[in-house]
Amino acid sequence: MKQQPLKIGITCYPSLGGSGVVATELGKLLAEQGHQVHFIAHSIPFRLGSFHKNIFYHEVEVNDYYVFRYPPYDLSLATKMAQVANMQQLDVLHVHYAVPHAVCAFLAKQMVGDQLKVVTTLHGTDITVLAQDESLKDLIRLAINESDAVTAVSEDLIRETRELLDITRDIDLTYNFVDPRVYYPRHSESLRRDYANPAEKVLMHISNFRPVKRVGDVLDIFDRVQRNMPAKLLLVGEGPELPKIQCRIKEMGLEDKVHFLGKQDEIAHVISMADVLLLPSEKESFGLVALEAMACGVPTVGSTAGGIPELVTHGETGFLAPIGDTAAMAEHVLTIFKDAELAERMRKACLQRATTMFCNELIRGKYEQIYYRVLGREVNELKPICG
Ligand code: GMT
Repeated sequence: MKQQPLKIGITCYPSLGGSGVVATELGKLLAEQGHQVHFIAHSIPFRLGSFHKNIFYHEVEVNDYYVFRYPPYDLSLATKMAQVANMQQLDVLHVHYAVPHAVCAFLAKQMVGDQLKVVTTLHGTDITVLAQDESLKDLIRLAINESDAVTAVSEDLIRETRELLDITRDIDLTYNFVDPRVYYPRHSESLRRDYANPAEKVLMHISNFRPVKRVGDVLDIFDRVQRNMPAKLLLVGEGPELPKIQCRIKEMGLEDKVHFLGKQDEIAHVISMADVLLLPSEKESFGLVALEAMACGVPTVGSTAGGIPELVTHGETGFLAPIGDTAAMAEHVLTIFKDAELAERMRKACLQRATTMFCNELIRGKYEQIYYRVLGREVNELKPICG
């Protein structure tokens, strides 16, 4: 039975982070299915790109009245959500990240009425960092308990949410996903020649250079590897730790072996240059970048933090070690580099796993099921459509 298209509002952080990427890509997929998607945010989501049929953008304008020491973005967002829900007759408001988005959705629902169903997706730091803050904890718990459905991007995040916030309600698992039309192995040989000669292996790290990413460990792993075989390290992205990392590279005498690529849009082309991706994070509810690498046939060597073990199968699509064990991670990288057959097996396993377990159509279907469920409508069975 063909299900009726829905009107879906989506709020996310439009300008940064994996949560914004997942929310925007999901919106695009839903629009392709014929649903009407309304993004409600302070700016156009950076991944939205050119014109898309069925996608609309509603900008939140913040009232900067002179009595306000801090302009109240959250209140303006809640009001805008309610206005769009009423004007567009939204069926579902899907918010990504608990603070402030789930809280604003709760307020919007008070204004609109119970016919507006709220779905909240937890992405990681909204729980693992912010829910530890006593000034936010009760608010986050309220927003989660009052949502019509809650999803989280890994089993580990579901467990942490329950533990940290003492929550007993159902939480659906909705893994991050990749679009196989965008993420597949690219011929990056000529690009790679700009950074490494054919005899050198390429290690890559991509992140927002925040302390939880442990970029210092990336350097340590690389240093141990390059003492054993010719290698280069490509660092992609930027963030608060970058200046410290640049100094450390000088101190370690690695300037000639490390290249900074800054922020990049064409991530599939960039990742395809790598032989291994490094992700030694301290916290990582899922690790979208490791999935992007996997879809390009690149194995990840990283930590066992958070949801990474649900994504990277140790020994099959990469190797994992305890947080901070850079010696073990370097050994794992060398194991891959010294065994061409293992590297090829891992490449194939990565492609297979990315296109079956984490395919965009599969996860999109899962979100749609959740929408129809909260609306009390009949739900089609999910068919395995990927891989
Ligand atoms: O990794 C970050 O610091 C950005 C952060 C975000 O809020 O966008 O990413 C979180 O959400 C991503 C999408 O669900 C996950 O893939 C990341 O693992 C998660 N980051 C952390 O848990 C630190």
